[in-house]
Amino acid sequence: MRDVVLFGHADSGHACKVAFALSLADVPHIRRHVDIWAPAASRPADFLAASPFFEVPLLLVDGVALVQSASILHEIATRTGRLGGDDADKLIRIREVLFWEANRIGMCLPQLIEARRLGADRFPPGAVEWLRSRFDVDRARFDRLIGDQPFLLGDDPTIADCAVFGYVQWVGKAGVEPSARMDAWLGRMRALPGYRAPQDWFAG
Ligand SMILES: N[C@@H](CCC(=O)N[C@@H](CS)C(=O)NCC(=O)O)C(=O)O
Repeated sequence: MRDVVLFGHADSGHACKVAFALSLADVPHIRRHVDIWAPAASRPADFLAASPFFEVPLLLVDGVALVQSASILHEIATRTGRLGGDDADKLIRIREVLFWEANRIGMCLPQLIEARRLGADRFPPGAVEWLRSRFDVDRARFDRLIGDQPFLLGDDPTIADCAVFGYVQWVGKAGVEPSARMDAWLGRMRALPGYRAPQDWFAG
């Protein structure tokens, strides 16, 4: 991976998870801020041309556009052989976590954060309670997955940890509590040398 450009925003857990993985995998790259709160038409022309839904993250690798954070993470791991990408058996488990995260946590926590930003009354009645009850299940499954390991799939972080960290880093902003295991894992993720705070990835 030579010429690598990541488009993102500090409020996007999807973009932060890719930034974290690039950092942990030591991939030299340029990061560019895209204002996701501004109308899509105002975003940079090269971004609009390459991102089909005008969403971040967008990763340009040697001019080729990669979108969808889980797919991008998988590309990073397999192309670099880092973060679990050097182990075919582990990649099976990693893909399972990537799909689980996208279906569960990546749907639930961003909406809870949005409900707090806009006000829960902007959501249909019962929606916030439903999202919170989903997170209760996700949190229990996180605990079951990690068990007594330091990271989700063993002793070392993989792209699965980056994926889950994307939004779990903001449990407080979502108004939900982490489990003790989740909290300890968050501390280990933030202690990794490649970690940076969201605003440091994508300064506005
Ligand atoms: N499923 C996508 C989600 C991407 C996404 O929802 N991006 C949001 C920020 S978190 C975005 O760019 N929103 C701006 C917009 O849709 O205009 C992924 O995993 O990458």
